[in-house]
Amino acid sequence: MRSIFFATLLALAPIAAHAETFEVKMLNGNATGGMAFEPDFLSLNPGDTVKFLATQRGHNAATIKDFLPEGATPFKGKINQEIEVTFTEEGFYGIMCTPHYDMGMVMVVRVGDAPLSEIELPADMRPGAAKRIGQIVERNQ
Ligand SMILES: [Cu+2]
Repeated sequence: MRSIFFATLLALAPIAAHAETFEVKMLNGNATGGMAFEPDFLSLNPGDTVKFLATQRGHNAATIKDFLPEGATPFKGKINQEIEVTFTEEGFYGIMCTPHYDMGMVMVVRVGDAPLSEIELPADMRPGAAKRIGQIVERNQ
């Protein structure tokens, strides 16, 4: 019994060791102009973590309603607060800055390796946000 237990632990260990942490800055302006997450696209493995840094003031990071994989837990950071989120469910997560959502301060997190063409935007997504998501998809396909 004991040997089976340790064999299982060994089999799982490499997966845990591969979990990575990525940093995303929340900025008042980046190279493309306007308020932005930088980077605005990340491709993760399940179990990876993203640290959203309050690099400049006035921003937060939150999931966009109806734009996350089934079974994933929504999150909402406070303004000027650094938050750390571990992504476990495979699929696409739309992340927004709540006060600047209309202005297109959004990003896409992909967990797993589904092609970006499979992204489904919520039907009621604001135009500014939808436009920026479209640009992100185009740039990273
Ligand atoms: Cu913002």
